[in-house]
Amino acid sequence: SRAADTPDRPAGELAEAAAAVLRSNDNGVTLVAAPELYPHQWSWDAAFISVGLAHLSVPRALAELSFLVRAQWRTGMIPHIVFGDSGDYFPGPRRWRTERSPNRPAGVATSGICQPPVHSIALAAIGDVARRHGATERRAFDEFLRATLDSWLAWHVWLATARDPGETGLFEIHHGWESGMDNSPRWDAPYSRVVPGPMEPFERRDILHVEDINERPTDADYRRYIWLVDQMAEARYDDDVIARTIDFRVGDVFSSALLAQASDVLAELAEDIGRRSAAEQLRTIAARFRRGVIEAVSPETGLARDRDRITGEWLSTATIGGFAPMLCGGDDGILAGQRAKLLGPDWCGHPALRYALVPSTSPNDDAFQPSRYWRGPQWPVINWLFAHAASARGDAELSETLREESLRQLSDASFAEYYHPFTGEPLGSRYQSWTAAVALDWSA
Ligand code: 9YW
Repeated sequence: SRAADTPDRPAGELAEAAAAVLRSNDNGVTLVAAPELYPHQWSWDAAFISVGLAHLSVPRALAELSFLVRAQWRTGMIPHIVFGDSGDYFPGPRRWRTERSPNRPAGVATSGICQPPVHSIALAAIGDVARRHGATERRAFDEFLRATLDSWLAWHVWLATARDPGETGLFEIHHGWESGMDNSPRWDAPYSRVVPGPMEPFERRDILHVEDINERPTDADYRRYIWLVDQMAEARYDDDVIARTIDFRVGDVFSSALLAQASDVLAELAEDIGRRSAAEQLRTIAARFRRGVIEAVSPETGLARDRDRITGEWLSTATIGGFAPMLCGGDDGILAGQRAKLLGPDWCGHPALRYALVPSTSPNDDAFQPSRYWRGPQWPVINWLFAHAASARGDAELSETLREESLRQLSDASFAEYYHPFTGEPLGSRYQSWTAAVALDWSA
């Protein structure tokens, strides 16, 4: 493996290398998520990327978020992909067929689903950087906040209503892609019930851009992914119709925790600019989803669970989804138990790990596959989320541990999409924008 013989790089050098990746992935309008594999803007990537960009220029970071907001749907949904002109990516606009929806944004092509709502968490982090950078950047930030607060609010309100009409405290996703963790074992049971019928043929492009196709989801997975896209296009992206007809309906505990965390953070930002009633509305959303996440914790394992809404069953594979409470808090006892578990032998403390970082699936779970995408590898952005939440909670020790280990992992400057948990080998795409962004944030 490459990582084994790569010496640790000083933080300054790593920050420079990360900044160079961000600059070279900038196509003049937006940053592509990755140079070859993902040649467009992805929603949650853009949030992490903007945190990295803030260290280079706060206005540039805000421009990245503006580009995303411009693609917001009339319903309030922030779409998971904003398509640029170029791009060898499947499924592209032709397969998504979002022009069938009256709610799509004007003048920009997007996908028709969403991704985790991390944007306000990023926004607040950019605000912290702006404050340190002085009056001009601070003013740019305040202006942006005033101009976009209603957009972020509408995004959270859409998730809380269209995706959780029953006020359960877990919002529903209609595609594994909406979770950001495409082929995570979290979705194995619900996907096993998605049985594609006859469909228009398609050709995958993702497998042309990685060294080893075993690092990517399988063909059988992809047929299901596209089947669901076709179902949504068939429903003309009408939220009510989709909720009644789609073959995949799951309450996503990890994204619900992010919604709770992001709503609290956005409430504070709203208060800063005197938007009291918006702040109140956001706190109500935060409280509902925090409760939903805590209620999803299994009394046996102490891990939070997703819930299949079609069968009603709890989904309890041991994945990072289980640690959702560590993002949004809500119960000190549960949190203390989760912290110990996270550092214990099933997770960061597993003796075979090269770096003591959270793997996407526990190496001790049957579903674990060390080099396949969301089924085992370590993802730097996920570790950033846990580190960031720990720091916000005042747990500097955990936050620092994750930061230091991540910097060691990232010191080969390949900025891979994900890493082999046992060998430390970089996997998937290289020069991935969000990986460079968190590396920069950690080392700046
Ligand atoms: C795909 C861009 C995206 C991430 C997702 C990740 C992957 C796209 O890449 O999905 O085609 O598989 O799963 O979280 O936003 O980096």
